[in-house]
Amino acid sequence: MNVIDLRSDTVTLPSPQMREAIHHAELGDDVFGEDPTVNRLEEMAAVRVGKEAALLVVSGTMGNLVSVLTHCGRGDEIILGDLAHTFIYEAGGTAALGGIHPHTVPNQPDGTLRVQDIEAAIRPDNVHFPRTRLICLENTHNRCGGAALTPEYTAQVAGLARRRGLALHLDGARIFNAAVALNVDVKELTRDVDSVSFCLSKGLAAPVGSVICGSKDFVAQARRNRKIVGGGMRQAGIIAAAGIVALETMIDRIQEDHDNARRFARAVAGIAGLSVDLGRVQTNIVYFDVTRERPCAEELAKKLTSRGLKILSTGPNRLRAVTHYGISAQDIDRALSILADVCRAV
Ligand code: TLP
Repeated sequence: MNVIDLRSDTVTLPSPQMREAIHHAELGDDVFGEDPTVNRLEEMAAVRVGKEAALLVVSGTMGNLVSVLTHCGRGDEIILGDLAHTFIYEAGGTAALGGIHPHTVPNQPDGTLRVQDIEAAIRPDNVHFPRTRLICLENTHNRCGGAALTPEYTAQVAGLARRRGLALHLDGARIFNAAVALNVDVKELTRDVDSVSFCLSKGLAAPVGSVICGSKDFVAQARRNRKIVGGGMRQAGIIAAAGIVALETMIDRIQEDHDNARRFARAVAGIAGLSVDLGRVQTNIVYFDVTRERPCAEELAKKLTSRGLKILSTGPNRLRAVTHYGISAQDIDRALSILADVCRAV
């Protein structure tokens, strides 16, 4: 059975061009700074997002962890959304390994944090409190349905950070999806942040890797922190080679994923027993709800899997479908017919 996997864009397999690039990659020891392919990827990434320097890391989780460790010391505090990936899904790494205290403020449905909420969360200088050091944003926002934060909003938060002597980090795991959805150069979304981490291994379809970008000093310190967490890699050009192809060939096709997500969401809205907020579908992520008591989201996901459609259940009534490289409009049509069939049968 040909399985359609919409659980995440992390399931993407490398393109033939990536496999070819991996095969022919020129390699060296990256801990000595001698892997030419890694160096090339890091230069490309920095230029792409308009920062001085970049650092290849293993994953988005490591990108955020190393960035936060670089901005903050033990006992410092970060302000981030209560639905932030870093808060919910990164195993509490910043607290566990960095002794960094998370201070959450509510994420609005559009993925933003209200500027007045951030401001109210900044600690006054008082011996009782941790020291606020960093604000973290996420763009696109995963748990907020792939919502794209605008350059104007990012600039507003950056202005607050600057006024209050704080740094601003952006979890840009899917920053290119945001740029495509907003039809802006990605630099507009990264210009005002001190650091950004973005993933090569999600919508850009590389098998492994994320990149942290920031100032030269920041990246030099981040390199040391990457070593601390065991992320110093040797012939990492194997990974970087696919990352270069990802940056060169995968950004221009992201619109197709957004179109497929929209097509999927529109049809889901017409299936009895399911509901979706179409206004929230901006990029490649579609959250939708089961409106009947039975089956619950998990049961429905299991039934779909047995029919060859994988969708993630993310709550008692909630499901998530993510479009990506390797999923065509025809796959979406087939997914919809499986979904409609299964919903009709229950
Ligand atoms: N997200 C994954 C899961 O962990 C939920 C997914 O399938 O969406 N930031 C954001 C916004 C992310 O969505 C993710 C991955 C990460 C960071 C972490 O990236 P990895 O998986 O490379 O550590």
